[in-house]
This record gives sequence, structure tokens and C-alpha cells, in this order.
Amino acid sequence: MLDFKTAGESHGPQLTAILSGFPAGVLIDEETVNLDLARRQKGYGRGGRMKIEKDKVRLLSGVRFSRTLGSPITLVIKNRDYENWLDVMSPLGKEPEQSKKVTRPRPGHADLAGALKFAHKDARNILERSSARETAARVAVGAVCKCLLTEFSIELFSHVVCLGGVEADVSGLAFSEIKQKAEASDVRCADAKAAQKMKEKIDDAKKKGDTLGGIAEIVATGVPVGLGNVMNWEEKLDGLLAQAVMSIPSVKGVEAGMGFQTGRVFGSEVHDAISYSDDVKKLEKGRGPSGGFYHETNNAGGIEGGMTNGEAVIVRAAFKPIPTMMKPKLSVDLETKEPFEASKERSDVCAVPAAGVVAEAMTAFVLTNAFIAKFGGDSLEEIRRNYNSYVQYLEDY
Ligand code: EPS
Repeated sequence: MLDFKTAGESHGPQLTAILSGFPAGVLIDEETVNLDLARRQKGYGRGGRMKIEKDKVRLLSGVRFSRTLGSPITLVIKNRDYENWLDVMSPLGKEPEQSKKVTRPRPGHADLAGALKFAHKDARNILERSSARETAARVAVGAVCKCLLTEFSIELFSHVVCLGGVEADVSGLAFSEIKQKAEASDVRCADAKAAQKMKEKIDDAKKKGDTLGGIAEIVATGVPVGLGNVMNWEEKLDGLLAQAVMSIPSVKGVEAGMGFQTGRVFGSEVHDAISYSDDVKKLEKGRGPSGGFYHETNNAGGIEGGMTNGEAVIVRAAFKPIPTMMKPKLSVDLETKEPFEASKERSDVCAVPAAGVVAEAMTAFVLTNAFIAKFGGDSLEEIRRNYNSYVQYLEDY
């Protein structure tokens, strides 16, 4: 079983992730991970923190001469901003008088529930961990997972399909075009006209002291049929993806394929007709090995019965607007119980483009775990043997 933990406070010394259960023999280099960390840092509407940080990973265990060993992989990302918070965030010593206490919990953030749950009078003890800064560690883990998936031609990308109510139209575009256009866009949106409107909306929100959310779509191509498991609830791939993506700060909704719309229309408008072609090479649309069976449409988002069906895996996540607002909502002071405006912290106006990159990482983690469950998890060599024989079996089916 693949597993990972992250540790670290937003303004503490560093973020750490330990990824265990990752197979031996996979080629990893720090620069590949750094590319994804840089993608997470970008995006129109981000705040001052991203000007301070230049997220770079250090691989401290589990890798030797750029190949994984099968042992736990430790990934570390320094917080450059820690230098400015030495007195406030010192792991040891005594708390100074002026320590940027947060006593007016921000509606929509973890401050209030966390302070009550963990018996803190200073919500900073909660917000330091609930900050989306933690997602840098997840992106590093996802980048490592992608190194394995790429060996089997499984590729992931993400793009913003809606931001602040502005919808993108990518109909008629191939996945490769969507990917390329989204990567080139500073809101990670493949529809240039919509992207422009999204940026105007962000400018408007900033002017008003407000924030904006949106929806990102994550696509995984080349995924073979049969990842996940129909037999047990806890192994169903859509369930695992939903949990992993929902755990990202700000996510309020996750859907696979046609998602919530499936509940509004006839079955005939939802289910994807099954076809067969001898010439598997003719198949496109991001499909993976499935022995020539394919679907005419992909409303299922590549998952049927909790298992991949050979089509591209498509997941969408809805991110609520960031709860830290320069024009704050009403709150109550934790000490005096008097009504006050909520605390203001430096923050982003919109982090949806970055959040899509995080969702991509979580999707990569879940797919890698399911891949290992199907093909064995000790070494790349072993996985390749099992994968190749499975693909052959599908072709002979
Ligand atoms: C973030 C770092 C944070 C925020 C943001 C995401 O840095 P700081 O709090 O120092 O500005 O910019 O987090 C939030 C908006 C939030 O509500 O948690 C990052 O590295 O992505």
C-alpha cells in the first residue's frame, strides 16, 4: 500500500512529506518535482507569499543515484518566509508578548472549529497547519507518483473550467490542446476569451476586498481498464478519488465525468455505448489499454463500478473562495466573545489555478496506489512484467 504523511506549519521552518510503499527502481530527479512545485506557485490572483517562496524539493531518503530504493521517500521543502517569522513560529523557547495572535476566527476557515477542538486560545495554532501551504508537500508527492505513471504512458493534466462564475468552453479541443493552452495561461484556462474574463473578475474581487473560487478538471490519460475494485467499497476508485480530492483545502464538491448532471437527465443521455475495434492503435481520446473495447462517449469519466474502464479518467473539483478576506465578515473574539470583523491575514484573492495542480497530484497518488495494487508494488521491473502480460491478455481476450 502506498501511503504518505505531510508535516509542517505554513510559517514554520519547512514542509516534509514521507511517501512509503513506493516501488524500487523508478527514476526520480529533483528537477521533475520542482517543475510541479513551480506550477503550483503560479496563477493570477495569488498573494504576496508566492513572491517570497521559490519552492524546491530536497530528496532526503528512499532514493539513491536518482532511482527509488523501495524505502520511504522523504521530501523536504524549505519555507523561505520562516526567516520573517522566527520569533512567532519558533518550535522551542517561550512565546514573546507580540506573537501575531489570531483571536477573531475567519468564517469559512478552520480557525473556530480547530481552536475549540484543540483547546487553543490563539487560532494561529490551527491556521498554520490548515493553510493551503501544506499542499506544496502533496504536489511533491504527486510528482514522484507521476514518475512511475509516466513509465506506463499514463499522463495527467488539469485545467480551470470555471472561475468566479465565468465558464470556459473547450468543446472541440483535443486533450493535448487543452493541456498546452492551459499550461500557457496564467489562470490555467484553455479558453483564452474566458481566461481574460476570469482575470477581470479576479481584479474586481481584489478591488472589493473579496475572493473567488472556481472549478478545475483533472484528466488522466492512458489508464488501463481494471484499476480500482468493484468488490469492496473501500477499494472503489471513484470513492478513493473523491476522498483524496475533497481533502484539499477549499474543496466543496467533487464529481467524476458528467457528475451531478447525471442526476438531472435520462439514462440514455448518460450511459456510454460500448464499441469494439480490432485496430487498437486507431483508438484515441486518451484511452488506455482495454483490449479493443471502448466507449463512444465518456460521461462516466473513465470509471464504471469503481473501476477504470479504459477511457480517460476525468475528475472535477469545486473550490470555494478563500476565506481570508480584506473586507472581512463578522466574527466573534475568542477571548472577549464580542462581535468583531474576522482577522485579516496576507492571502490570495483566488488560488483556483494552483488548486487544480494540487488536485492533479492527489489524483496521481490515488492512481499510483491502484496501479500498484493491480500490478505489484516491489519494483518497477516486476510491475512492468505484470503490466505487459496484462496488456497481452487483454489483446488476446
Ligand atoms: C499558500 C501560502 C499561504 C497563503 C495561501 C496558500 O501563505 P501566507 O499565509 O503566508 O500568505 O498564501 O493559503 C491560504 C490562502 C489559506 O487560506 O490557507 C501556499 O503556499 O499555497
